[in-house]
Amino acid sequence: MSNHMDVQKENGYDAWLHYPRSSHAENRPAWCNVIVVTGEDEVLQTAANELQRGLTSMFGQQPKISVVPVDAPFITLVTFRDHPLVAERFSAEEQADVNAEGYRIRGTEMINPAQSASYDAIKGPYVTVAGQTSKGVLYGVFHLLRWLQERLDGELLLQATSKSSESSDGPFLDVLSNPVNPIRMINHWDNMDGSVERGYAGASIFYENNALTKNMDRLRDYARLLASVGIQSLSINNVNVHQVETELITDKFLSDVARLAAIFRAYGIQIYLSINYASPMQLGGLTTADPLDPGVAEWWRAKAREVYAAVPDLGGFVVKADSENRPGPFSCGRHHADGANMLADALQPYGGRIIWRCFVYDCKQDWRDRKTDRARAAFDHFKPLDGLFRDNVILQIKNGPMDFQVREPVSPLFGALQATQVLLEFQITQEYTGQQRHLCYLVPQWKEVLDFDTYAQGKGSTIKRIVSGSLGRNGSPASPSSTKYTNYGIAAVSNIGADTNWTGHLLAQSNLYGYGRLAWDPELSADEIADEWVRLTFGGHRNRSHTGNSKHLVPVIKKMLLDSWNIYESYTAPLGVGWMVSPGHHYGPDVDGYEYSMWGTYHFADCRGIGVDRTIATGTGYAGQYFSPQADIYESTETCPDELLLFFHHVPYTHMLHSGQTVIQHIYDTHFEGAEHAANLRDTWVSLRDHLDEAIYAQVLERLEHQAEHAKEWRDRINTYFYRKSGIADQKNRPIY
Ligand code: GCW
Repeated sequence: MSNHMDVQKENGYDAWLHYPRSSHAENRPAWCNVIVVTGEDEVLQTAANELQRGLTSMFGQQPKISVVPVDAPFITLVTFRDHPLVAERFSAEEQADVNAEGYRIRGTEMINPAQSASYDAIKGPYVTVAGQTSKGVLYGVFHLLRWLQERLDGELLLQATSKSSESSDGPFLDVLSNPVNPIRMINHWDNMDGSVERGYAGASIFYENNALTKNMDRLRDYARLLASVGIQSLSINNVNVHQVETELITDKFLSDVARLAAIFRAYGIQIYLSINYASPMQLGGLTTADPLDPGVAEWWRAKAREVYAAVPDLGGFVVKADSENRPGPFSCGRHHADGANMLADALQPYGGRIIWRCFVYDCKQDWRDRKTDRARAAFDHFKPLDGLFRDNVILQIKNGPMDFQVREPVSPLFGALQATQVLLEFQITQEYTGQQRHLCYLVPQWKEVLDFDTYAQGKGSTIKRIVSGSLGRNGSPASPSSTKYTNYGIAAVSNIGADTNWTGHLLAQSNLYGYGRLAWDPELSADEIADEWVRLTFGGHRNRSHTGNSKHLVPVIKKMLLDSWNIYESYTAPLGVGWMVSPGHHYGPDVDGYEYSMWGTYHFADCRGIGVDRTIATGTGYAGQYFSPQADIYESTETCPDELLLFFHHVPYTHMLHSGQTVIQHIYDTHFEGAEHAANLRDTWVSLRDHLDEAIYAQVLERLEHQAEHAKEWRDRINTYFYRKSGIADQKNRPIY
């Protein structure tokens, strides 16, 4: 079996791009022999190389890359502009349907030679991957590779692609795909000493010992992974910009930044830098960073000139200001539009953007003060500034009002901003969702966020429409084409590091993959994405079923992924209340860990009840930041969904949920069941043993075993805590301590 030749020590490094050798390689479609590339562009060359690499790996034969049409079946990679026969292949309308980063793929038999002035010698099928830009072509190539792999894995080797022209009518392959979100970004929280804030997969792949890494191959491989799922923006240093990283915008490091930019540029990815708002003082020796001070503005203008001379296509700056002890305009008595706009003006001549984070709250509050509500903060700070930002400013808003908990409502700020461009921020790294030691496939959570209806402009004002820029704001369409910028989209905090398999937990690769796919197309379901990922990841020599395909594994691993978020939720903090984690590192249960701290994250449990009253009537008023009917739904315990009850209400333990269970019994039940389900995840994996590559099996098993044990710790701590507080026994008399 040809499979055998590929068997190597599997370590997960190739992730979903491992392109297993097909056991039906002899059925290779004829058009996989030659790749014809029209155009010089660097990204187009990347596309050709990626295609060549993928096809070689799958079929064991290297296709030729040619710059001129050949007289045999082939795949051609082109931008519409450069295609000699583009009108024959795609009508003007068909071309116009493709957006700046989208693509069309069409595979047909060579049509009537008479129509085909320069390709008239060709017989048999050919496939075109085309876009407005070479980036579109690159994404199309990855689509084509996925498409081929799925078919090979499923043993459906395309009869259609090798059939004779007589029997062919219409294309055997016809795809149009456009990214829905113009910005599809990953944020790194990497520090130059090599550490990664909230990183759970080893050290930084970007830096070591306060210098750029020497391992450029690793960065290139990362660029491949990102481009393969459509990521095109990347911020390369932590938003908490410390001493050394402040100097990334100086000549000490700019040539390194330029080298990084070049690696990612070849894959169509634009890089961004996180900057220190106080740079004029720290680097420039000024006495202030006041955005309205002409000297400060001039300092930034000169800095921008210098930075863009080194990296002409830098995406721009990411800014965390006045947040968790970072400097910002507040210290000079200015507001955030003053700060953001001053920087935006400095970058404007170069087409640069300012991505300004809205994670601004009082992290030194008094736990005795029950009126101050951290959940309100982003709205309270930024809603009054709506409409005041420059065209090249984008506000980046975390999905929830608190901080990436396993369950939170959607931030009301998205609906509230009617005249400001926004980026939605997700967290792929599992800070509060098991730190890549627990399995937690986050796509279902992200789907709920994207599908949430803000009602900002009536029914259908969903988050996905707001963040893609497709919901008309302020009465006029927010069409990016009306401005110079296309400043909407999604960003997410990376979950990768120097661990060989990138994400520590191999199954956590699904979150990186899923994020990219969802940012491209929010209509994909969590199930479809899981399906793709499992097939791509577990095809070929990574499984040991006699067929070499992933048939046995797909439904089982997919179900593990799809259940995992709810499982994690069920044995951790209940009913949307959040936190209950060990302070600082945020791993493991500590119910009162943050209860008497300054961070604004409380559950207020006493002997009678639990939860945070965020109602308008008697609480902090947070519920009033939503439009009706969401505000009314959250305001009343009658209508508030169970899973968010304790986020919005303080209720007695005996409060009856919609589920028909009391709050206290719900806590006991979910925690007992959750720990059982965690153990089942491990057992399910064990049942797959004979089908899986040994090394991959062992890697994941080690994590799942830990999870099953740790889930018990969560269960017992939470159950015991609430039993002791409430004095109410478990109806089913299970062990509580
Ligand atoms: O969730 C908190 C994290 C911090 C992080 C901060 C932020 C980068 O605990 O580590 O800092 O959010 O998003 O800025």
